[in-house]
Amino acid sequence: MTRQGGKPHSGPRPGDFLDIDHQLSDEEREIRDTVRSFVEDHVTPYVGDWYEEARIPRELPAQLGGLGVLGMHLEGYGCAGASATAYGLACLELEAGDSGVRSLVSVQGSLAMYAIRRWGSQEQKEHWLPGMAAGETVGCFGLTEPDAGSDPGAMRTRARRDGSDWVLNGRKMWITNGSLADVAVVWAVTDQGPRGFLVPRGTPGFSAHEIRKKLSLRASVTAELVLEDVRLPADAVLPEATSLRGPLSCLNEARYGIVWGAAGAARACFEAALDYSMERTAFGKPIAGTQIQQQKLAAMALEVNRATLLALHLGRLKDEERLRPEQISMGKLANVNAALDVARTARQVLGANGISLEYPVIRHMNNLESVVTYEGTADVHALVVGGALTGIQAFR
Ligand code: TGC
Ligand code: FAD
Repeated sequence: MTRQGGKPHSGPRPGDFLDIDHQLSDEEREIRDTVRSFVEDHVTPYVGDWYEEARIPRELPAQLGGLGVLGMHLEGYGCAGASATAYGLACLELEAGDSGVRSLVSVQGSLAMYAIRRWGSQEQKEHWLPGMAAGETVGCFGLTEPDAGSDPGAMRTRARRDGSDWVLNGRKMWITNGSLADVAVVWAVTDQGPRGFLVPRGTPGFSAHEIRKKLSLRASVTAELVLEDVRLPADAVLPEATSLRGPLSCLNEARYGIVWGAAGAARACFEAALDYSMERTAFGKPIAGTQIQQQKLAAMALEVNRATLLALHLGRLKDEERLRPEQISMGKLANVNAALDVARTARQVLGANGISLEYPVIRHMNNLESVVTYEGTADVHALVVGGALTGIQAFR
C-alpha cells in the first residue's frame, strides 16, 4: 500500500503485526472475512450518521440474521453451531464497525438466545430461536434495574404466582434493544429465588421507553422496561434457571464476545490514527515521521496485537471447554481498558479531526465508555479476578 508522504509498507501488516492470522484455520479466516466485508459494505459508510441521529436501521437485525451471526455459536434451532473462536472473530469485526452493532448481536445471541437455549423448555426453544437466529424476532435481556446494576442480587422486580399464572411488577433499566424487542428475557425475584421470564411485546402492563440523551453507544437502542401487573402463563418461565447462576451464565457468553469486540474497536482506532498520521503534515513533514507520534503508533499497535492474542487464547480455551468465568473477567478488564487507551491516544493523533464523526475514533472512544461499564464494570471484573487470586470475596 502506498501512502501519501510515506513509503510503501512492507513486512508485517500494521493491524496484525504479529501475524496472528496465521493461527487461524481456513474456515475461521473465511468467517472473519465475510463479516469484515459485511461491516465495510453495510456499517462503516453509514454508522457515523446513525450515531449522529441516535438510531439503528430497523432492517439491521434481519441483515445480521442473513449474515448468520445471531446466535452463531449455538447449536440447532436455526443457529450455525460455529466455534467460540469463529464467533469471537465475528464480534471483533462487528465492533471494528461500531460497538452498538456488536452489542445488538451480543444481546440477541449471547444473552437472549443463550438464555432460552441454555435454560428454556423444548417448546420455548422451538418457538423463539429460529426467528431470532434469522433476525426476524429481536430479543432483549433485562437484568439491570435503576437501583441494582453491579449487584443484580439486589433486584426488586418480583414475580408472584396467581393460580398457574405469574404476575410481574418492577422496572429494568439500560436495556439494549429494549424498545425494539419482540421478546424480553426479564429476570425477577420469586419465592424460589431469581428466575427468568419470556415477556412478548404487547403483553398488557409491559412497556419499553427509549432512553435519550446518551452520548455513548448512540447507534444502539437502550430502553427502560416497565412491568405493571404483567400477567404471564405458567409456560413463560425459563424452567431450568432457579438462581442468579441463570443470568450470570448468560453474562459469561456476552463478556466473552466483548473480549474480542474490544480488540476490534482498538484496531479501528489504531488504523485510523496510522492513516491519518501518514497523510497529515506539520512543520513540513508527515506527523508519522516524528518520534513522538511513532511512539504512540507503536504503543497502539502493541495493545491491538496483545488484545487480539489474548482474545484468541481465551477463544481456544472456550472451544476446549476450559474457559473459567474469572478468565473471562480478566479478558474483559484487560481488553476494554486497552481499547480505551488506544482510542484516547488515537483521538489525540487526529488533532481537531479527532473530535469529528467524519472519523471513527471519537465514536469508538465514547462507545467504549459504555463497554467498560456494561457486562460488569472494570471494578467488578478486577474484584472477580482479585477474589480468584486471594480466595477472599471483596464485594460485600
Ligand atoms: P454469587 O453469590 O457469587 O453467585 C450467585 C450464583 O451465581 C453463580 N455465579 C455464576 N454462574 C455463572 N457464571 C458466573 N460468572 C457466575 N458468578 C456467580 C454462583 O455459583 C451462584 O450460583 P448458585 O446456583 O450457587 O446460587 O453472586 P454475587 O451476588 O456475589 O455477585 C457476583 C458478581 C458481582 C460477580 C455478579 O453479580 C456480577 O457479575 N455483577 C455484574 C452484573 C453485570 O455484569 N450485569 C450486566 C447486565 S447485562 C448487560 O450489561 C448487557 S450490555 C449489552 C451488551 O452486552 O452488549
Ligand atoms: P453501579 O452498580 O451503581 O456502580 C457504580 C460504580 O460503583 C461503578 O464504578 C462500579 O464499578 C462501582 N461499584 C459497584 N459495586 C462495587 C463494589 N462492590 N466495590 C467497589 N466498587 C463498586 N443491563 C442489562 O441488564 N441489559 C442490557 O441490555 C444492558 N445494556 C446496557 C447498555 C448500555 C449502553 C449501558 C450503559 C448499560 C447497559 N446495561 C444493561 C446496564 C449495565 O450492565 C450496568 O450499567 C452495569 O452493570 C453497572 O451497573 P450500574 O450502572 O447500576 O452501576
